[in-house]
Amino acid sequence: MYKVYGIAVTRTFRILWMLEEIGEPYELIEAGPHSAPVLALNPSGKVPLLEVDGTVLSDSTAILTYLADKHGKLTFPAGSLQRAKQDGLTHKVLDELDAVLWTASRHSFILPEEQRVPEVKPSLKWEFSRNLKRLSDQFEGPFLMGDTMTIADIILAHCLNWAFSAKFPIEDEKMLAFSKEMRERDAVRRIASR
Ligand SMILES: N[C@@H](CCC(=O)N[C@@H](CS)C(=O)NCC(=O)O)C(=O)O
Repeated sequence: MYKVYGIAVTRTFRILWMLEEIGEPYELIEAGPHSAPVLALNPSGKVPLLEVDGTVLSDSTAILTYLADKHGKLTFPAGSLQRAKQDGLTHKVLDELDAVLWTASRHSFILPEEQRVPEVKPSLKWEFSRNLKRLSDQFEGPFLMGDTMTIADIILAHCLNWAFSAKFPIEDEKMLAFSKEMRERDAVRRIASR
């Protein structure tokens, strides 16, 4: 059985969501960043981690990609042009949304206090809105890759939820509708009721 290390209020949620979507059993070891169980497996103290047959995997996107390829779900096959497009969208979401949100988090509560520059936050909010609008202009739906849901959608939907909780305004109607649809999926409800 897969062992997930992390807590749901972090990017760990992406892994729980994936495992619920593909119907694979897992055990969640609720351990926050820099907690003893996490540090024992990952010297950077970051979560999520996935333990598979004694091997520990890090990075949420790498873990989602591994699970998708292994189970042949929520991905186009490696080596296909559709997969190259899917990967491009995944990286776009990481570069243009995840990285902006993460910079805001670092300057709010991650970096040592004397290294934080809170004045950067309005600029990050502007950049997030601009990048989201660009993504939305390309988005035909219902998913990033059209009719097929992929791991890129899990990452995008997680970033939108993160933006809500970080008080980043989301005004784009298409992205608001996508976010609502994704939040209402059975897999998400199952995580909430665990
Ligand atoms: N790119 C990594 C980022 C992992 C990461 O930064 N996780 C956060 C929680 S969402 C963390 O553990 N932060 C602690 C730290 O930065 O020291 C991923 O997608 O898993």
